[in-house]
Amino acid sequence: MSKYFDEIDPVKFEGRDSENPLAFKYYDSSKILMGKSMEEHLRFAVCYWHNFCWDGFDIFGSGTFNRPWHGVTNDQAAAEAKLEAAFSFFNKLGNPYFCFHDTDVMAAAETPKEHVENFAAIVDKIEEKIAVSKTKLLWGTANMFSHPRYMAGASTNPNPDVAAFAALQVKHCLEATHRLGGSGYVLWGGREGYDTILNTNVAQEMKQLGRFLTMVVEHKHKIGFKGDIWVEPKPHEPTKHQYDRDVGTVYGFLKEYGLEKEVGVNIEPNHATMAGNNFEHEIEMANAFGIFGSIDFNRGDPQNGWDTDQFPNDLRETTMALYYILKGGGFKNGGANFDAKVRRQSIDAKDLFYGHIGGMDLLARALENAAKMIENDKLQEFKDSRYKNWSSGHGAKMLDGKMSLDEMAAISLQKNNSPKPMSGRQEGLENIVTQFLK
Ligand code: XLS
Ligand code: NI
Ligand code: NI
Repeated sequence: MSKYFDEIDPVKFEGRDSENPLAFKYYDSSKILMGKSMEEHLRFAVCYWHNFCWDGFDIFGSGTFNRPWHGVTNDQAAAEAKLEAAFSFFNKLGNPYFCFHDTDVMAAAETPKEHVENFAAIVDKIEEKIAVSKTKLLWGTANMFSHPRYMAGASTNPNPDVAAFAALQVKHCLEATHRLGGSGYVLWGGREGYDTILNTNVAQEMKQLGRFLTMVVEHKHKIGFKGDIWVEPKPHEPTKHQYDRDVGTVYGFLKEYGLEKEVGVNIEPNHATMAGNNFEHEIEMANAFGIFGSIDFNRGDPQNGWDTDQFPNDLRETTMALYYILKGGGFKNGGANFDAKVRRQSIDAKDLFYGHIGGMDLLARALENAAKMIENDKLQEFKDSRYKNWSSGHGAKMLDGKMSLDEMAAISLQKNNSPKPMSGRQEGLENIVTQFLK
C-alpha cells in the first residue's frame, strides 16, 4: 500500500459500453492488431513533469493542486515522495513506460557538484522502483531551460561555462537513461534560440548547437547506449525563435553536421501547429527523411497561440497520425508519451487518471481505425496510381540520374501535347477517412 492514489482501483479494460469513468473503453492492452498487441504498438508513457512536478501555477496565479507529495522544499525526501507518488500512479494506470527530466526527479541543486550528487541519489531509487514495477523508462532528458543560468541558452549560450554545465547535465542524464534501461534520449532546446537578433550571433550559436549535439552522439557511442537520440522540434516559446523549429528544419541541421543517421525527432502535435504545420505533416516529413523517433502526444487550442499541452481528443487527427506512424513501420525505440497536463481547475487525483485514460482510449481507437485502413489501403492505392508513371520510362530514368534537362525537354517536344490534368480526388479521399472513423 502506498499513501498516494489509494482511493483509485487499478484501471481495467471494460469495453466500449462501460459507464465506469475510471475504466478503459478501447485500450485492451493485450489485443492483437497487425501481429502486435496494443501495448506493444502504442508504448504508452506518462511524463513526470506535468503530473508530479507541476503544482498548477500559471503566470497569473500560484499553484492550485496541493499535491500531497509536494514538500515545502525540494530536498531528497521530497524527491522520494514524488517518486513514490509517480510509481503508485503508474501501478494503477498500467502504463508500460514513463519519461523524466533530470530536475523533475531530483532534489534541487545549485552547484555542479550538488547536481551530480543529488541526481545520482535519486537514480539509485528509481532503479529500485523500476526493478519491482511493470513500468520502465522510455526516455530521459536534461532540463536546460528552467534555471536562470540558462536564460540565454544552454549550448548556444554566449558563455561557454554555461555550455559546460549543460554538458555535465546531459552526460549524467544520458548515462542514467542508459543505466535505467531507457530506449531513447531527448533534447528539447527550449532556450536554444533567441529573444532578439539584436544581441544574438545566430551563426555562432548554431555552430555551438551543432557541435554540442555531435558531442552527445559521441558520448552515446562511448558508453555503449544502444537507444536513440531525438531532437524535439518547436518553433518558439519560451524563446521568440527556437533553432529546431520543425522537422524539416531539424533535418537540414542534422545534415549540416552529418548527424542525420544518428539523431531522429520527437514530434509534438502542439509544437507542429505552433510552427504552422499539422501533426500528420510532421510525421510524414520525419518518415520521408528517415528520422521518425517518438511522439509527445497532446493537443493545442486553435484559439490560443501557445503550447497548452492538453490531452489529445481528436479522433480524426489521431487516426491519421497512427496511420502514418504504422505506414512508417510503427514505433521502434519510441512510444506515445503524453506531454499533456490537466487544466489548472482539474485539481483532483482522479483528474490525472481521466486525462490519461482518455488519451490512451483515443489512441487505441485510432490504432484500430488505422489498422483497418491499412488492411484495405485505399489511400495507398490512390497514391500508387497517381505516381505510377515514375516507376518506368523517362520518369524512372530521371530519378536514377540518367536524364539531363536537355533530354527531358526533348521528350516533351516529341510528345507534342500538353499533359492531361488528372483529379487529385481530395474530397473522395476525405470521405474514405470519414468512413473508417469508428
Ligand atoms: C516543451 C517540451 C518539453 C519537452 C521535454 O514544450 O514539450 O516538455 O518535451 O523537455
Ligand atoms: Ni514535449
Ligand atoms: Ni511542448
